[in-house]
Amino acid sequence: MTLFSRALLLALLAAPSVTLAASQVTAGVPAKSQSVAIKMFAFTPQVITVAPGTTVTWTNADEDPHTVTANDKSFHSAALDEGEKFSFTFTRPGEYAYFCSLHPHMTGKVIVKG
Ligand SMILES: [Cu+2]
Repeated sequence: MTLFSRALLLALLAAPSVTLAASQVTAGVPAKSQSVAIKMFAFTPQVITVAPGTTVTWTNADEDPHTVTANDKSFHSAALDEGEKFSFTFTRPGEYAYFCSLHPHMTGKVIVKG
């Protein structure tokens, strides 16, 4: 195999990831994501500030089920078992207080700031 054909082969192998990266750029929407852990009956971090368009993903690390429920009901997960996730994309600036409907003393807040 010549050096040239080897380079060509490597370029072809790399092509799928290059194409994927290019299409993400073309979409013009940078992936914005934040994570919140649900652990030991608390949301951690309890308050997060994100840019509009950010997808927040909660993951339940407890053995007990929990929910992610907006005070104004703008978002509401099902009961999440251990290891289950819930995601919501925040598009409008504002403050979104939420709680766990199974344990209402568990509270958190997402602040969306442009
Ligand atoms: Cu709970």
